[in-house]
Amino acid sequence: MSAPTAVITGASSGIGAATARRLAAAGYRVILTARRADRIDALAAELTAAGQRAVAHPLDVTDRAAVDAFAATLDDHPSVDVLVNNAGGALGADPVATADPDDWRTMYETNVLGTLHLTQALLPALTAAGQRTAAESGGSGAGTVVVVSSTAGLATYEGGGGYVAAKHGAHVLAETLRLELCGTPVRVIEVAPGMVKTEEFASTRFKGDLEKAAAVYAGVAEPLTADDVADTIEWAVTRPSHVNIDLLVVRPRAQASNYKVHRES
Ligand code: 8X3
Repeated sequence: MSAPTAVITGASSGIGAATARRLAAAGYRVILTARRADRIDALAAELTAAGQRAVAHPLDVTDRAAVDAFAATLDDHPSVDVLVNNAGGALGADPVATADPDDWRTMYETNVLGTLHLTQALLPALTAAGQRTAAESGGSGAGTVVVVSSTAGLATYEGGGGYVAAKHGAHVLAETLRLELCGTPVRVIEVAPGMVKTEEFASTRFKGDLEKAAAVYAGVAEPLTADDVADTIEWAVTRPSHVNIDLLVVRPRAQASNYKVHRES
């Protein structure tokens, strides 16, 4: 039985890097993709030095030709067991009235079209994995598509418009794909995190304004960590292949909804 393969987008930091670490430790051969080659090269080297299997492939998920070229490089290993569509993020927190359309466009391209590109390009390899694992087990098997969306994909808030619209798009992509793949050996899992404190999410959203970024987490004793979310992703993808975790919403205990956050003063 060959080692399962997982492709992770946005693996250069945050939830993507944490997921790569977890899946590599769980025995997956991980293929790390992100735009920043230096970061994924370093992570691949770290995992390899720890005796795990990891390779890095620089990739911009919004570049369809690059995604197709990446998929072609997998021809030597034509079966991909898990695709974690994690690349994405927020840009800006302006009201609809004054938001920058370029921010909205970028968020749609990364969060939705990036997921679409990877999913389309790897679907044959994910289907092959489902068929291979079914044959190996003599029963059920599955390729797994994970969409890392957000609680912003389920409800909106003031100033969230562009990000919320994009994450609703990612949510709908996952819901639609699950319907369309029903009856094939590919399952679709959506993980929707709430408040996660990573090194880059809020600072990217506020374009380097670290004061605004810090205010997001002000007084919240224990926001989720990237590893908390990676833990849920690992759990979901390692369920038996006949089990589909459709949607997993994960928030810190201090956050009961997008609006209701307990802050200690
Ligand atoms: C992050 C959750 O509340 O910042 O995906 O939109 S939120």
